[in-house]
Amino acid sequence: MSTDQSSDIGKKQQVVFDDPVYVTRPYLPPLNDFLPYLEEIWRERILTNGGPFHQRLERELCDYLGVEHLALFSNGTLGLITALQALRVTGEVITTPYSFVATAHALHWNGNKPVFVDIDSETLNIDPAKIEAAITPQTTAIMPVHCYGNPCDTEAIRKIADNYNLKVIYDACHAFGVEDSSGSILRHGDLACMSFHATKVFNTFEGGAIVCPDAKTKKRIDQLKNFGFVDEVTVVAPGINGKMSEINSAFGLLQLQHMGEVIHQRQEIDQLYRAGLENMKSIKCVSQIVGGKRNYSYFPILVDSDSSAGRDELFHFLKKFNVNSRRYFYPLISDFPMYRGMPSAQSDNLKVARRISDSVLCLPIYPGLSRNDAEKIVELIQQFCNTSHNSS
Ligand code: T4K
Repeated sequence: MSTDQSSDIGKKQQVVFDDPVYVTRPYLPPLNDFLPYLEEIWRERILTNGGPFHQRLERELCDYLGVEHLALFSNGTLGLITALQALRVTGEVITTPYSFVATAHALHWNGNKPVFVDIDSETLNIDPAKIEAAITPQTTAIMPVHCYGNPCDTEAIRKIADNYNLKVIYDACHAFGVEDSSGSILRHGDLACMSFHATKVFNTFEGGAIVCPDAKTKKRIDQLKNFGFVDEVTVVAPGINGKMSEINSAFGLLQLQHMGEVIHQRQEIDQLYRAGLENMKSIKCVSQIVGGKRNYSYFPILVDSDSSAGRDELFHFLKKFNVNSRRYFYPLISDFPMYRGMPSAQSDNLKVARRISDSVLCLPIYPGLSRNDAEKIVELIQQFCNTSHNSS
């Protein structure tokens, strides 16, 4: 479809959104409910360094998520970097090109070489069948991503890791509260890292956490996130400052009380989109996992690129109506300048990831997006599909 045709579509439809709609908006509890937490911080004057709110949030998150040990972080990226440090990961690490750039950047910051492996066309997660071919004598770990909160094939990945004596660190930044048929998916791997960024299902403004298998590992990670200190005068490792502050921790405690409602509202939008889009010829909703518990963190669709109007045209069309969808994850990480020269970044190696990255669009989904607005977004997509179909 030409740009002219695309603007014709815009003219036929009244502008339906006076205010911009974003791909996501953070959930915020009533401000008044946060004031008592702030008053306590002001009274006690403990602002950071593992204070009482930090300790409470770690405990309450363990209960909520159904895990035993967890270390809070100031953001998900520092969690990933520290997880690699904690397991003393060196050399090459097998990972996916289809993720937010922080996944590979964490490897880069740790001095590891990311080795990209293609993804599965249904789950959009790393394809376990292609991992073995990428293993070399320098490979020490695998860093898969539970993309959009869809669980990886954890069993297949575990078998490969066991056979080749590799560590597994899950980037579980999208996977807050997700469960498979046997419990939290955060229990898989040697470590799993979460993000509590403003754009995530559970947010602490900025924040993150590492789920640890035992108290000893958590202790080491707690030291690493506090410069490597074990006591006032002893530093055992070149740690970093990855601590979550008391304000963020207190906000997390309040936020946690609202998670049932937050996830329920996301689920309603997810169902509405699926019902509205399922019969549209050039649109495919990314499959949902069967069994377990989802968190509805993103709503990715794949736009058929064979038609004359593809993903980018739909992205710009929606923007004209004040609807800001996002192309998560385009470009592929392997296309960014610091990675694209690597042999594993070459297109032939990543055919599925490239096809998905060229056709994916994430639609707005967040608590507070009204049913009415979500219906209007479906209507706009319908209108786009009808017009582009007629004109092709
Ligand atoms: N691994 C994975 C798989 C990840 O997805 C991420 C983060 C990480 C690791 C690293 O975790 P952190 O270190 O970030 O904890 C956003 C987020 O910044 C990033 O956290 C997230 N993934 C990524 C998928 O998305 P941008 O550049 O797209 O964000 P931005 O600022 O464009 O926000 C998107 C929309 O959200 C805005 O259009 C409006 C809305 N928004 C955003 C913010 C920040 C708000 O309404 N309020 C806000 O405060 O990266």
